[in-house]
Amino acid sequence: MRTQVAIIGAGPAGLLLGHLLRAEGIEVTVVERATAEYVLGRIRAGVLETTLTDLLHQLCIDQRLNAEGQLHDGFNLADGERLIRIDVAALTGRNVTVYGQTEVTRDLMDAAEERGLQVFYGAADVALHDIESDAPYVTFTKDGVEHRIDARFIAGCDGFHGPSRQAMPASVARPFEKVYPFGWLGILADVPPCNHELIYANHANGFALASMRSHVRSRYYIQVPLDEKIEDWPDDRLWDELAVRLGPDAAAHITRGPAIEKSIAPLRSFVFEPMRHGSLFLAGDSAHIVPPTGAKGLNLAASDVAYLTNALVAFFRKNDNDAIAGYSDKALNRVWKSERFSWQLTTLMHRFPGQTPFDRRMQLADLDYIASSVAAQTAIAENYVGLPL
Ligand code: RFL
Ligand code: PHB
Repeated sequence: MRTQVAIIGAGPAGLLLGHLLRAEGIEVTVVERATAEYVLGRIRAGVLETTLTDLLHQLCIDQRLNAEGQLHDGFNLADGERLIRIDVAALTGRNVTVYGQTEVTRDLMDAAEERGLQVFYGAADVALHDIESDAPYVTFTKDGVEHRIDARFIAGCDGFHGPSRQAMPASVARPFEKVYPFGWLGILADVPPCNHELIYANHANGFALASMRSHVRSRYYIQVPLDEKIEDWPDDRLWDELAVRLGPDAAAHITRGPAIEKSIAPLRSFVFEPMRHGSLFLAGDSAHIVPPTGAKGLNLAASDVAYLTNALVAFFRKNDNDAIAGYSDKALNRVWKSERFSWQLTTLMHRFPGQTPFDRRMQLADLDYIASSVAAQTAIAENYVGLPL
């Protein structure tokens, strides 16, 4: 089979890129290792920047987003005693949308079927070949049959563990990594949220986050040591700890309910340079990971995809090689700024092993400064809504 761009991975990055390129008349084929049901079973992001919602509006894949997405004008930082509201709308003139990654993915999948975007789910042994040439190709097997896709370019949208980044030659690879000594234990439950906006809390016991998916579905997280097991956290213990860490005001409004999903995710900052080599591009989690404090991962995948679409359209329309050559630097410029914000918010809001009383006072002084400074709040707000493309 022959196409112009072979996309590996049908997560949000791969599907969004597929739709954007197809809308520009560029032929694409998407190859995904998992089944569609498995992809939809992963509970992940919940906060969308306009970077992403603008693309969904542009594609007219926004019916459910418009009906069910919640526009949030602000969010809160908590320091164990009070809520510090960051009024992002007043400070930046913009807002964010609370709408789950699962729903974004479902909408992109449904539109793929309606519009004839070709996606092979359940593709095994996906491998990249000849990426340094102008005629790269992808091979995979599905239902025991071997397939080969010849393309002009390959877009690696296959997440942190996919084969695309591994296909970059060691001679060009520059990985940067920071692993944090804790993870997030998340719970999803069909109960009303404890607050109408998100609360990121720094408590002496550790970090907690109150988030949501809708008026009747809540998403909460607490920081836990990396060796902690889900079995150590029956629902009651988790609700008790959330009530402590989120503080008395939020605790008074927590509605408890059975977990419909519970999982532990490690926290990591990771950037891989370059994001293009030869005919292979990386986009989304295949090239970078941010810790979830700040909600940047999915949104960065969207900005990569926007830059990559522009570059590929310029190439196929005008034979513009410069756009292709400039993709990596352009994307990385925004990636590093989101990495900085996510790292800074993680450092400010979590309890680190070996943290001294001095370290804790520094965090509290920082939070107190933020509470009293419009300049500090503005810096946080403009990063939270997303830096310009
Ligand atoms: P994905 O979503 O991992 O999709 C990659 C796809 O590639 C497939 N794949 C392969 N396909 C073919 N062959 C192979 N060999 C393959 N290997 C893998 C996978 O099956 C998968 O379908 O990456 P993508 O598309 O780059 O999207 C990135 C986002 O998923 C990620 O950045 C966010 O979820 C991060 N994130 C958040 N981001 C936000 O912007 N806002 C948030 O509020 C937010 N909260 C979060 C998060 C991530 C979390 N976890 C669990 C890491 C909260 C959490 C807890
Ligand atoms: C979520 O709702 O899953 C969520 C929200 C904000 C974050 C991370 C995750 O920073």
